[in-house]
Amino acid sequence: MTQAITLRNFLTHHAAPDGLDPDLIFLIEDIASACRVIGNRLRNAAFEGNHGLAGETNVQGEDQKKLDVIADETFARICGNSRRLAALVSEEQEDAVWLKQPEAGDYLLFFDPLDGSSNIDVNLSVGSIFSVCTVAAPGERDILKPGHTQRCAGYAIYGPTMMLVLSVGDGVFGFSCEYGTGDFRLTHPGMSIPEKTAEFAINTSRHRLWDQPVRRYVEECLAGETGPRGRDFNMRWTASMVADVHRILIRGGVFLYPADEGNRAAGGKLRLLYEANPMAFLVEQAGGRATVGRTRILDVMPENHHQRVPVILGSAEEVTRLSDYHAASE
Ligand code: AHM
Ligand code: MG
Repeated sequence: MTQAITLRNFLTHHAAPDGLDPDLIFLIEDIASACRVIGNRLRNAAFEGNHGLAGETNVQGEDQKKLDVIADETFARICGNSRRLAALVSEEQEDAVWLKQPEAGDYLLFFDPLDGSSNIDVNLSVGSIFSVCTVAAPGERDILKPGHTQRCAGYAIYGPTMMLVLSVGDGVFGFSCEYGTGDFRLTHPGMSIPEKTAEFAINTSRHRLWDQPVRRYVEECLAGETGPRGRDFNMRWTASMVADVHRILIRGGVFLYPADEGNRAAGGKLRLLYEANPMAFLVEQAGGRATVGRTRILDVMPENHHQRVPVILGSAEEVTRLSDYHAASE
């Protein structure tokens, strides 16, 4: 049996050539603790009466599950004490929560506390997604930062194994939670997305709503060996972005939640700051690409912190092909 190094050891000695700011290490450790607690609450949800709806709607007008609320409170409670954390910005909260007078170099934590929560009651994988940016100047309360300014991004996946996958800008590393000690230990160093793939992920029930470039792409994949792509494609869709992105980080693939007739007025389905940016950061760090169609997700300048965007990410060759199809249709 291998004795993989702990998250703390990795962050302290291996994560960045010049070392990481100790306060960022503390913050990432707090995020890991919050995820560990959320994972345990998920595991015991049936015994604690925590399945089902909380009876409230969130800022997006969506029904909140009890576990959405618990996960949001857990992030705030555990991460809220970090000395250099200036603000918490949650998908579940209407406004950013400022914790201190921001100083240059302080951190901003963006998070979707429980993503894919429609999967909870059917006992499939869900996750938490997070992103850390810095305050540029003393007193600055700007939370609308493009994704390329992220200092760290990652997710926890609550699946058969609880894992934490993160990047601090020097590759992508996966840590499995060891049963018994609760330690996150490095089991997936240097995660990378193969450039080529024959697997795509999209909610095909929205086929009638798609724009021409997405329709063309999927139809060509479905045509298989005798079609223009000359090979058979597989399709997977879990309705849990964390699970779909995790699969792509492990074995490649392309994930699409495009703008379509049904969601165009809202800008798309997935949130830029809590879902698209952190996942795009990870995907690029793993050698893949992430766009809203043609534009790189990490270059989108946010206009509000609950903004939604189209998302196309994964294996570089397929994302480039989709970008070309979008360009050709303009
Ligand atoms: P949520 O934040 O309300 O859970 O919504 C985000 C989820 C993603 O995890 C997933 O990719 C997508 O919504 C699934 O959408 P659909 O139900 O349309 O397939
Ligand atoms: Mg979500």
